[in-house]
Amino acid sequence: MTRVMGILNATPDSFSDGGFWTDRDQALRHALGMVAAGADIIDVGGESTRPGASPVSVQQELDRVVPVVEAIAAETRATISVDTSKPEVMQAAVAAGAGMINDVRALRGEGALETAARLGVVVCLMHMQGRPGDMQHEPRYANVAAEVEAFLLDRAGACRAAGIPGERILIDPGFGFGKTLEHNLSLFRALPRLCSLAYPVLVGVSRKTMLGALTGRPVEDRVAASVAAAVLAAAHGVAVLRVHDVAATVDALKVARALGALPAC
Ligand code: 7PM
Repeated sequence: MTRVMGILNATPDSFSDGGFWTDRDQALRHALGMVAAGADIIDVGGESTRPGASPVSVQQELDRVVPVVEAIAAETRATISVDTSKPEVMQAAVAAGAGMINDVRALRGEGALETAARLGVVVCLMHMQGRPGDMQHEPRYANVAAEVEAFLLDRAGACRAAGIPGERILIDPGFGFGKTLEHNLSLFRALPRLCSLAYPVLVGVSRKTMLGALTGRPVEDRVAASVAAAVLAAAHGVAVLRVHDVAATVDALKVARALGALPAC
């Protein structure tokens, strides 16, 4: 059954929430609301990966993320994921109760792979071409689906070599990370194949620019587009959907399942 990961931004400059959730109690309320709406996982992020966003220091990221993870862990049994590339933040977040590491750099940073392996938690490996600051500057591929697949299998292999068992690895094509609209559409159409590999697939398309390009709508009006894409991703076999709008996504998945568009469990 497709699981839902609710996005919790612990950044003051996140494009969707405008910094409103930076306060620990607001963040906790947001997280508990998403769990009540059916989220299985809460993804806590303290570093904005927005193109051009300024890098965040280790201490800043720790200050943003750790209190929020602690507060959520004290109140729910939902899995807490930490969206980070920094070994220090991985370690502190897991000590505070996180059970998953979501790294948009696929554990390529100094010490990240070894730290994740030692911590013994689930990891999500995401594909990105370039770095957050320059990734949308003329991304190029000969065959985007084949290159993303090869990258993800290579990183999964590196994880296994470092001692992370295959059951703890998720792969993610990284929609919008160094990709044009055409690249994103090709990747989406290739989801059935990606889902046939040895690892469960996580997809994040919620409110993204590609949906703005398809609908002409600004970020605050992309819920319907996001839900449509989430349901189709689930039908393609995706294991985890990373979304802002948990209640709408969960409703749509219930209906799609009842109508036979998704596997029963
Ligand atoms: C600005 C640009 C703000 C992009 C936020 C974003 C993914 C992720 C993000 C994803 C995984 C967003 C992104 N996207 N982690 N983190 N997969 N695993 O739209 O697609 O949330 S940040």
